[in-house]
Amino acid sequence: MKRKVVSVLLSTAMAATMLAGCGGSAPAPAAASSEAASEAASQAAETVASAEEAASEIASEAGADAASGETISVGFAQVGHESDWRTAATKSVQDAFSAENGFDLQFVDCDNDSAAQLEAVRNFIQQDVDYIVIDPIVSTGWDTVLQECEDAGIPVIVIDRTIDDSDKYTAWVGSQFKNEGIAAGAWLKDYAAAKGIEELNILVISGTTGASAQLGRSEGFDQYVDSEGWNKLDEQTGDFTQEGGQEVMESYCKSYNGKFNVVVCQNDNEAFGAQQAMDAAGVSYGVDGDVILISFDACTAGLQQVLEGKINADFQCNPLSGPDCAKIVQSLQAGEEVQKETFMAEPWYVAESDLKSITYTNASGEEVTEDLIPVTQEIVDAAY
Ligand code: GYE
Repeated sequence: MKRKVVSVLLSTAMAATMLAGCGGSAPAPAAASSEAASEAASQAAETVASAEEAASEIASEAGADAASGETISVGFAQVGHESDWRTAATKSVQDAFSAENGFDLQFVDCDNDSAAQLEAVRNFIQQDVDYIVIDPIVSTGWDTVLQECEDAGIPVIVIDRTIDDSDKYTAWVGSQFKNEGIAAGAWLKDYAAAKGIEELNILVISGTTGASAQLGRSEGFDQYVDSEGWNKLDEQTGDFTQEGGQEVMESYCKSYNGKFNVVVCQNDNEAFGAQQAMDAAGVSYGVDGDVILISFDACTAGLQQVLEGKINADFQCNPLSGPDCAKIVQSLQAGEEVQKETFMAEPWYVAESDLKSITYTNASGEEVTEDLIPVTQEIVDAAY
């Protein structure tokens, strides 16, 4: 049964109560790196525990809906299946919006095709679902279809990537991508200084062009390219896939043979592809190599590479937004107000323990000091 919901647009805020299930808030300052590591591992374990807690809250809320005989229908237009991150994100949403929890979830994998994603949303409108969840492939082109959702009285929850050309959605849960890019730049600056590396010749393999995750990471990192006068040789998209990363890196290895010492991949899967290409070209990377390799996401396989010293630093992006998203739907269903925006906290992982923290001006203009977490097996085991 559809219930019309008046969305209350609250100001941007860290919604502490809605962070359950969002892994790894940055750990408290640690005196020693081993302390920081065990703190991070226990926070990672807490992530799982709080996601479970959020899931059980959803289940008990669902019990009440079930008692009233109500099933909430939800259409979810997912980006695709391009990465480990995406697989974890899909599972998180499917688990939270389960039949046992009182939901009827229709899942559409849009296979990275923006036109297919708009069509999926329009199909949900035609089916008159109660709620629509969108993880927008690209950040623009949404105003018309969101107006159609509003006209149909269907609240839209956006997760992960942002919509930047319309505010006609009820709530968003996701990451601060620009901060991830800024943190990568701040880390590279301090790391190069600590190692006495004076010249940085950088190749970037970016994510899907026009995705807010790509735009934010590029914009944040480029602040340092500009302020430090680094030489960014090239930036081409690998579409957030391993094959894409490999293909771009193969061409970089030919065009910039011997001329680069930093590779920035905007997700772990691209980094795996870049590693394959560098292996084939005889280019060494990581802690003992000639090339500094930076990545984003910090999925299990990515963190394993950091542990082995094959990725120097990995900036986490948390994909477990399903429980928060389901809780938003339940709050709306109960006629409650919800936060317009919920940011997930994210830790920064490194292979070496010499640098303990980085200080930078974040995307909100505040100067922050964040710990760098040396990866341990415990952290890998607790990852998504
Ligand atoms: O980094 C990448 C995925 O939107 C944050 O999409 C997400 C990105 C993530 O394909 O692995």
